[in-house]
Amino acid sequence: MPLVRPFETSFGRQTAREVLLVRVITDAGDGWGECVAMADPVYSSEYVEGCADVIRSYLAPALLEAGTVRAADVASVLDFVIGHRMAKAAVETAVLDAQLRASGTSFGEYFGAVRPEVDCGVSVGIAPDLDSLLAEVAGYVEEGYRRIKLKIKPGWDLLPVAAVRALLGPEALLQVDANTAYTIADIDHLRELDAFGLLLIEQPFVEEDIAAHVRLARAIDTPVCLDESITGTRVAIDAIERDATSIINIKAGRVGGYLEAIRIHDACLERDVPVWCGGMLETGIGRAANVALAALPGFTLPGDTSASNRYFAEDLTESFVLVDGRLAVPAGPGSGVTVRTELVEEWKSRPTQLITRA
Ligand code: NPQ
Ligand code: MG
Repeated sequence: MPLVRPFETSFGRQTAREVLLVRVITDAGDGWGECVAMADPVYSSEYVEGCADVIRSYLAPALLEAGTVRAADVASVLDFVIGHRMAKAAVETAVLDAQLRASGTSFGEYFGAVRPEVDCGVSVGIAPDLDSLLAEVAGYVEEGYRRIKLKIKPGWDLLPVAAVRALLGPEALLQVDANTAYTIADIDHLRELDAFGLLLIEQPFVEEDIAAHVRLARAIDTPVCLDESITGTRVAIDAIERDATSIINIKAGRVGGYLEAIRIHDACLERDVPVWCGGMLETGIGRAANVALAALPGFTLPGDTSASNRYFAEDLTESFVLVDGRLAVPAGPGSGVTVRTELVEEWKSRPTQLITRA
């Protein structure tokens, strides 16, 4: 799907989103899941072709072999495969969607949503120059977004952050995301971000290096928030206990599914660690589930749950439209959105793979 504007981060520039969708066909009805993996393994080790392959070769056969399953059983059925959390998440979500559509329950109800709509932020890519950055940010403010997140990297940090802070004024919620672009040699430099009253700095260092984040958190006033590093509840608790992170970005795809995402939320709530819902340029299918997740009580900061038109001119479901800086949690059964199957059919890049029980 073409993006409405290129999205540049410290790991590259995207002009389109290649989306892997999972559809499960059950005797109780169908369900859909969206895999958040990118076309290339540059944000995580997973990527679209790899996910499609592990689903086709291992996950789907195991699920079909298991016979009657509920969404809560899926993770244990797929547990024999190491890693591949994004692929597993897409499969589990599709099963959950089918299950909840059949029982007339929404994702929001099933997850434990406590609000009918969620506060939304927007993630702003690295721009060609400061003027275009400011113009883009001004547009999002105009649209009503309640929080701005700037992508940063060495060479694109203090100046853009200072300029956007000046544009927004001192009260506005502003945060930055480095997507692992820095090293511990940059700690003194990153301390200069303290001048801009940021809500948080997200994932400055490589995902495996919790210790480096501990060192930064000790050196800086700006709260450190982990994204890529948090692959599950155990890592989340460990990172919190070591004071590597005081806020957590929760992405269901990154942690193996919404059920694990809820367990991380619960662990954070118990420890008074605020969480917010990350985004992976999802279509309406993934967006619907993210918005439901973001309605849980511990999600006290606006997420990267932006409106459909932030990324796409046309969505694969009904559009998510920002109203007063918020998106409504879908109330219908399952994800609550209707997949525009004719559009999926028209846009798909290869024949649908039907995987059936042997
Ligand atoms: C993050 N997301 O928080 C990610 C990274 C990201 C909204 O900033 C294609 C697919 C391009 C997934 C670019 C946001 C992407 C992508 C960035 C995810 O780190
Ligand atoms: Mg991030």
